[in-house]
Formats: sequence, C-alpha cells, structure tokens
Amino acid sequence: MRSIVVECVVPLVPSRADEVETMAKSIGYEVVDRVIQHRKSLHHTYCIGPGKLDEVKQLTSEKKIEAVLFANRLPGSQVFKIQKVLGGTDIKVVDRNMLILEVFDQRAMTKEAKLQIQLAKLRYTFSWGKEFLRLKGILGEQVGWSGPGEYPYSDYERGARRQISRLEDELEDVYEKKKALRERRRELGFPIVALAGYTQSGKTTFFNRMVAEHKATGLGPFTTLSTFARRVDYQNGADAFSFILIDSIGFIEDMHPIIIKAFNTTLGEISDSDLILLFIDISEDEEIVYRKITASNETLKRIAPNVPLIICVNKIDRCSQDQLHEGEMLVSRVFPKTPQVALSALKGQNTQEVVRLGYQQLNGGDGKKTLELHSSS
Ligand SMILES: Nc1nc2c(ncn2[C@@H]2O[C@H](COP(=O)(O)OP(=O)(O)O)[C@@H](O)[C@H]2O)c(=O)[nH]1
Ligand SMILES: [Mg+2]
Repeated sequence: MRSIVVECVVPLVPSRADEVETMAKSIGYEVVDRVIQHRKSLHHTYCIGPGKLDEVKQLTSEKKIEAVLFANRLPGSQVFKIQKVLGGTDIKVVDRNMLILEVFDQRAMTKEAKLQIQLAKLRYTFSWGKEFLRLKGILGEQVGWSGPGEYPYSDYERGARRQISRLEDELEDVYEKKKALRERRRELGFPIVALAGYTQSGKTTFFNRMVAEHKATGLGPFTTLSTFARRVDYQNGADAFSFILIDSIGFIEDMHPIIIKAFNTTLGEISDSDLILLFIDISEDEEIVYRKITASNETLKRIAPNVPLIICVNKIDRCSQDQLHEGEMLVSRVFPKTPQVALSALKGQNTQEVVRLGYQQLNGGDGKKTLELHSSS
C-alpha cells in the first residue's frame, strides 16, 4: 500500500518518523515520501497545521497515496477530521498506535496474542468514544467491529462492550494452551535464537544477512513461525550446526497503556528462546543509547531472566572509534558480565563473530550440548 509518513515535531519530544517508517515497511507498506513539520505545539484539530495538511493532501493525489501514517499519536477525533480533509474513505489514516497494533497483528503467532491484539484495538478505538461512530466505514474491519453502520451510539457501545467481554472470556480459555507454541518449537529440535532490541536497531538487517549467507530454510507450513523464523545451518570448522533464528518485533518506546498488554504477549517469542541477541544501535546519541540499554535490561530481566544473552553493538560503520568505545563502556556498565560483539549488520562486519559466540554460549558452561550437531557434508 503506497503511503507517506507525516509527523508534527514539537520541542522536547523525540521524533518517531524513522521508527514509524521502519515499522510500516516491515509489514508491507511502501513508504514513498515524508512530511515533517516543526511546531511549538501540536495543532488542536489536525495535529499538523492546516496549511501543512493541504500540502499532504496534494501529495496524496500526486503520488497516488493510499495511506497516511502519522508518527504522532492521534485522538480519534483528529483521525476523523484529517481523513475528511484528505478525501474521506479513500485514504486510510493511521496513527502510531494503530500502526503498532497492525505490526503486532501481523506478528501474532498464538491465538492468545491474536485475541489480545483484537482486544487492544477495540479498547483503543473505543476510547475514542462517539467519534468512532462517525469512523464507520473508514476504519471498518480494521478495528474489528463489523456491526451495521447506522446504529446509534448506545447500541454501538453495548455491542463493543459485549465484544470486549467475549474476547476476555475467550482469552481465559487460551491461557491454558499458552505453552503450545513453545512445545511446537521444541518439536523442531533446534535451539532458538531470538533477536531483541528496539525498532531500528538492525535486527531485520541481521536476520536477512544470516538468511542470505547461510543455508537457511523456512520451517514449513505446519509451523506458525514461518515468516519471521528461519532454520540457519552454520558451518563451524568441521562441525555443522543448526539453530532457529527469530526476528522478533523487539521493543518499542512510549507505548499507549492499552496496547502494552498485547505487546507483552508478543514478547513470548523472546522469553521462550535459548539465546537472545540484544541489538543496540550504537550510532545514536549517547543519552539515547544509555536510555535504551537500561530499558532493555529491565525488560529482559522481567520477561527472560534466565536466557543467556549476547549484546550486539550494531552500526559500527556509522560511528567513530571514540563513540564506539564510549558505547561499549555503557553496555559493560549495564551488562557487566555479558559478552558483547561490535558489528555492522549492514556491511557484514563481524557478523560471523556473533554466530561463533552464540555457538559457544549455547554449548558453554556445563558442557551440555544444546545445539543439534550433525557431521558436515
Ligand atoms: N549504517 C548502518 N545501518 C544499519 C545497520 N544495520 C541496520 N541498519 C539500518 O537501520 C535501519 C533499521 O534496520 P532494521 O534492520 O530494519 O531494524 P529493526 O527494526 O531492528 O529490524 C535500516 O535503515 C537499516 O538499513 C548497520 O550496521 N549500519
Ligand atoms: Mg525489524
């Protein structure tokens, strides 16, 4: 779907445009342009100024845009008002939160996650209140509500509440089956290596490189992991070994409370792994790097306290020796005993070292072989 990223940047709030673009691309949007406006504060009706919105409108017709992706968080009323200016139902308007939910939705691997996401979407759009009524046909199925359009608000509200509680009941049911996915993975018989880290740290770049450089195969139609996981066969001297590499969604900063729960269930793919490769974009400002490593540390302690970890200090091609050194010191401070590798996923620098260290980690300590070894051919 052809789209543009739009953002209103205000003082003291970090820009999210890059992040939104990365997320959008990861689920198949084609991002053809960007409109960024700097203002002292967000415009009360359109987020960006009305003049800027006209510019966006012009762009959408010139470039045949089907979706306008706001890097900001929009209240429901704004979504609607913006949509009206841009030409109604022909243009899809998505804010950062709805985009995050779309990403989750595409990545949801379990019934539980699917339900959590539906619930979050419903709650999120429900929080928009009466505006939602007017959104009918605009967001339509996207919000998971397929009731007839002409219902008065009270009917809609009753319907939505009913649907929310039905989803909650259904969720209760699937909690018990929660371990199913994990067991399915175990059946595959290979250790699982999950990529973690913030959006844009380079996880997908690393994943694609691994897939390209090693004989990597999909896991077949009977696994829910098919798109974002690959079996990687790796040659280590005389040994060959295989593992399953999972390109996880990773961490996202500044999430709406309503969607955090849905997010937590998607983190299961990290919790259930045998090894985590935590990606850090070391080319960012020191302050941001520090904030992200501390937050990653806290999240990992919570969701995967016992899973071994390797820190992948990424994008070294973009920073000076000094910056790299500073970054590595920060990492060592937050993760004192954790191995770290400085690499460039993009240029392929040191990526083999990551695999080698991973092999060591998975086979280390007690000498227990957790990797499936088979003789080289
Ligand atoms: N310069 C440089 N850019 C990188 C590197 N790794 C990833 N990138 C870029 O960073 C952006 C985000 O990468 P991506 O792999 O999608 O991040 P993800 O959100 O963690 O999956 C893309 O534009 C990549 O080309 C790297 O090692 N060096
Ligand atoms: Mg990615």
